[in-house]
Amino acid sequence: MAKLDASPVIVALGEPLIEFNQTQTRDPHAYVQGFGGDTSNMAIAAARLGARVGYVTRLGDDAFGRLFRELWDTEGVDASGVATDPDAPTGVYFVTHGAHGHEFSYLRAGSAASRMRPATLPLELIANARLLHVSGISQAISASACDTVFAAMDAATTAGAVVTYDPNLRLKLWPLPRARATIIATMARCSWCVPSLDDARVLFDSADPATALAACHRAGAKGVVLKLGAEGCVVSDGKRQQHVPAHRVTPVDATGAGDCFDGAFAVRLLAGDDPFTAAAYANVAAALATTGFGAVAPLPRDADVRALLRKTAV
Ligand code: KDG
Repeated sequence: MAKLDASPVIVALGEPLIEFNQTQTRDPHAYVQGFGGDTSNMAIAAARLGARVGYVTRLGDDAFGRLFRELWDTEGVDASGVATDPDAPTGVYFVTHGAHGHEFSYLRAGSAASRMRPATLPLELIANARLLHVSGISQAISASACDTVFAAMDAATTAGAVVTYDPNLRLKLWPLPRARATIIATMARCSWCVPSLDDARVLFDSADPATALAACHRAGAKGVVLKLGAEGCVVSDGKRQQHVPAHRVTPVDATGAGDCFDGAFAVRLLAGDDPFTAAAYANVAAALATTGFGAVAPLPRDADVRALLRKTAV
């Protein structure tokens, strides 16, 4: 099917969450309001990096839902696929920072996004895109949201689009046996699976990147990018594997860095980069995303990423 000119080339589907991020000042009760939700972060990252992006979800008919609409408007993310649910709220999460890094606490059960269902999917928006991005969080929030993810993947695949999938394992949202079964089944249906090594370690009971990569391919993923945090990533297109080193920065808050990677990788793949070059760019974008607080505020622009790539080029 021919893709329409003005429609988004990248569409992400999932749950946006209002973020309250604990400030690291002396007052442990002070929180800064921001925005999160892995797939919304990915969509905004991709938009900031220059792609035409659309988002699919449901919001509550509340102040937080309206804040998201304003945010996507400001960021140039097409929200024509976003529905308003009169009977359920927009989800919220808190980030607290402790000795073991950041921790999420959710207020999202029964949220508007968890009431997504296949019958209300904006199929045309998805079919007109060149890439669909979904995640394990999009699947974990409810059975109907999980069905919606599968229906969206089917629509994108039928239309010939690339499907990227970040398992984003959140054991606060679903038990490991169900998460593992669903995530492994979903790997078989995506073009690129982009898990973190932390998630792969739990899913496949191994801390070894080579084992995790092989397990993703065995599950049916055609391409795999295993995100190693400060160590960069390992990329496999099914024929060739390569470690792509990270860009070193002084991190402040890693929230959303993986989502930024996903957005940057998607943008560069669609721009025609090979996956190894796309991952090198995405590493730099993700590193920049850790240099500020919150999931969205520090997401970089293409010029920021290119400036750093130039600086580090030998
Ligand atoms: O990757 C960052 C996300 O985890 C954060 O924005 C919140 O999407 C989120 C979630 O559901 O945990």
